[in-house]
Amino acid sequence: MSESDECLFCKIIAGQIPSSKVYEDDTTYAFKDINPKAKIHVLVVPKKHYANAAELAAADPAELAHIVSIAQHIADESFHGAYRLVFNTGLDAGQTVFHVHAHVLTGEKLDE
Ligand code: DGP
Repeated sequence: MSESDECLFCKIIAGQIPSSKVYEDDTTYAFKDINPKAKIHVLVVPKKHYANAAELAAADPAELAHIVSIAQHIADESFHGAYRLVFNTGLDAGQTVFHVHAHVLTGEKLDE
């Protein structure tokens, strides 16, 4: 059994677990966070399984750039292009799901 067989976000991407889809293309999926920390809180993930942002950057930098452009698009549509982009990396930084995901926080003025 591969690592991705047990991965929550792989299951969401495959449609085995329901999610509230915001965006999808051939390589990337975006859905609403179940526990939003801002008026709009979207998770943007590559469909291929990588554990964290550094792994993705090393293997497929174009996909990382694509994720940033999707974040920008979400913010352009919802909050005049302003957003916070967070990649929690490692248990001690609060990463709980080890399939790389960009948190896109937008839709309202954010605390500093
Ligand atoms: P992190 O702590 O950076 O690994 O973020 C994981 C995020 O995933 C967290 O903000 C909550 C979200 N999350 C966990 N389980 C689910 C789920 O089943 N559905 C959705 N939509 N989000 C989830």
